[in-house]
Amino acid sequence: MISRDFVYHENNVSALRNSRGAGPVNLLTSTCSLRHLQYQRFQPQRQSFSSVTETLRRLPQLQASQLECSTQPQHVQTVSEMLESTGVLKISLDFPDDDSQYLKQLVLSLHKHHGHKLPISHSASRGWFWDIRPSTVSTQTANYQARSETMQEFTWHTDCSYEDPPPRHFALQVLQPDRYGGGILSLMNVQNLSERLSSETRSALMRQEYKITTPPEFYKENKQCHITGGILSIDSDGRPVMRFRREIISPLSSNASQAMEDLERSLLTAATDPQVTLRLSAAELPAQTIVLVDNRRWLHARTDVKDPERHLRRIRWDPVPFPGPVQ
Ligand SMILES: O=C(O)CCC(=O)C(=O)O
Ligand SMILES: [Fe+2]
Repeated sequence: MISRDFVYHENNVSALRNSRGAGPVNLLTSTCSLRHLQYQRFQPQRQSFSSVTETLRRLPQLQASQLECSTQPQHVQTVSEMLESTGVLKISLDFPDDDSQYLKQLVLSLHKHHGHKLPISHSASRGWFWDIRPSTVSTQTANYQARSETMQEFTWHTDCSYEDPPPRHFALQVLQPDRYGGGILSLMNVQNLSERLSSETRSALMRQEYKITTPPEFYKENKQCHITGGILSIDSDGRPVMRFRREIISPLSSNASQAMEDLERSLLTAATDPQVTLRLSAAELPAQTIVLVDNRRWLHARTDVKDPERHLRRIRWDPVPFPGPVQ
């Protein structure tokens, strides 16, 4: 495994671009934004990794020393680059930010300078941010309790798979990690997952033969109840992308059904393969960290929550149409 260190110069994001696939890289800088950054292209490795340190090594990381980093051009550009390349990034805040000012500003900066579309509101009755924490009394939606307000496990999914267009990115800020070992977030790389599927299964998943139903708590003003489409596609850069949440998807043909079964089998094995799946426990995601995810190139899941005080804050942004059928 090649490893090298070099100094990160302002305006030299091409150093980052050129480093893709070269193994772990530490980027150092004297500015507020990049005190430490590890970068590694997510690609299959021969060894199998499982420890916390290995997971951290495979997850690109940035540090934000102060709130102002969220508007600092170099910092924002690096975030944008990382989202474009690996599609996943962890940011550690060196300051308390219970109101998510950094995250809000960062998303606004990505909008202003890097073409990201503004956040979508989470539901008819909520704004940009959504608190993920077990709730026994109030709910953030009008009449229904969303599953993120429960302690239940979430199996593999992409967010807002029922929406057209779905958000291309989401971020989770950890305010209070689960102190009892629950609520572990995992991320599964869609490219690696799709390489495990046969080409017949891939083609079937790309056909417009799946009905995706909106959960009732997320009906919006237009009350669109379902969409029909494929669950796998290829983006404009030729990379596989997915929208998925098993329990709201109905295959509309026997081929579609068969492909769904194949996919579910592959999900089970890929979930235990550390070359495909990153497992982020509280050690990797302590308080004051944020994980940013490309919602089409990574599936995510969480184990059941054990700590009633666990508290994350979520934002979803950059709604872009899910790519259509591949010719
Ligand atoms: O609680 C988590 O770690 C993730 C929650 C999630 O995936 C969601 O709310 O969509
Ligand atoms: Fe989610």
